[in-house]
Amino acid sequence: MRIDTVWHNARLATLDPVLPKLGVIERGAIACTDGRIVFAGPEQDLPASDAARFDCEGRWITPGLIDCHTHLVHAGDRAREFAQRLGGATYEEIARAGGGILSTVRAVRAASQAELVTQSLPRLDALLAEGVTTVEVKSGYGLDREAEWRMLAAARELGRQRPVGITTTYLGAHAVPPEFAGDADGYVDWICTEMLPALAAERLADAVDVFCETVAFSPAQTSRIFDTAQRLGLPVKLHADQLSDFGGAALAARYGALSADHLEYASDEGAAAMAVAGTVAVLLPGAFYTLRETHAPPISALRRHGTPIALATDCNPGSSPLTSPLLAMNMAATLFRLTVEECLAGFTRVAAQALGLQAEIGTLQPGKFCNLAIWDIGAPAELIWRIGFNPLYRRVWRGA
Ligand code: DI6
Ligand code: FE
Repeated sequence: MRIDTVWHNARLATLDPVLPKLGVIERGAIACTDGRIVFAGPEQDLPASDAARFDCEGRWITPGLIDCHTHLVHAGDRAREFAQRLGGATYEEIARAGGGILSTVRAVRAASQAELVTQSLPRLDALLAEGVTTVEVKSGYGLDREAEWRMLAAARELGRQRPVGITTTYLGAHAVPPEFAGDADGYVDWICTEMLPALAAERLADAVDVFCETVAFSPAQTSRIFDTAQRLGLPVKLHADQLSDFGGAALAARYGALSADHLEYASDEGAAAMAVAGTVAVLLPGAFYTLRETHAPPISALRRHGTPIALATDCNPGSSPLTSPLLAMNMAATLFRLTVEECLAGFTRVAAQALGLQAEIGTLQPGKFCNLAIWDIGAPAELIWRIGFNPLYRRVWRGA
């Protein structure tokens, strides 16, 4: 067997689902050919080769982290609104005064594609510095055709400027734009007749998402968008039950969505329906923390029904200005009581499933892309236990 590169003298958390817990292999090695893993197992079983060899000196290797829900591409910031909120203003008052999501929409509409890339690169670099090798990026701050297009094209461009896998999601149904004020149904019609067919033809969006909420789009509007997306062959995802139980989890399950995300107010029935449909629950502790939410997602129902649980940063300027997967894991453990195994699976194997990429990434197994995070730690729990400390030693994307 031809082998390009070997990492040896390592402890592997393979996340192989047939192995218990993290799928740990002490004294392990990984071999890579043409960017793919060809061997991951005990070093004594490593096939002989004259490949380049990296001695990991006992460090831990996990799959490269996957941030499966972000709004990483945007322009401007909302630091002033944050300060206003600390001064007593409510989110609603700020939104009524033209702030909130629509203030970011104005900034994105005023930005060129190159400016979107320039402003987003530092956020992407912060993720990469903590071992992220795949990032999902949503649109949803442009809303009109040109600005949504620029956001999605900027996301694709980020993947050319950095060694990272980028997947794109069209979230036109994030807010009703000013030009459709008072006519959410008209905006949904326009999404279904104009935007979705054009995006599908251009292959600019890998999936379609909707913010289904009393303050955003209704279940009926969500269904229309999902019906159209599925007719065009685009997988769907949903911002579901973040602020109220709106039946979003069950709706996502009915469509066989890749994931339903947030889920603070999801019902037991919603969690059960997701498990049957194989829809991943993506929990976003950064938004829970920032909004000072107190109603935690139904973790015990998700566990009882066997709904797969993923985690993500939800990186966005309003409800989760977070670019640290390690802090997101710490928050999930501390705020939601997720275990070390759930946190790590949530940012690797299950996150891959939330993107429909479980055949390509998310575990250390032959056939998958050789995306690795090599950590200077004595045990996996250290990744989640510390706050504001980054023990990443090296990051490998597709073998390099
Ligand atoms: N849920 C959220 O928490 C964010 N979007 C969404 O669908 C809020 C985004 C923002 O405030 O800019
Ligand atoms: Fe989000």
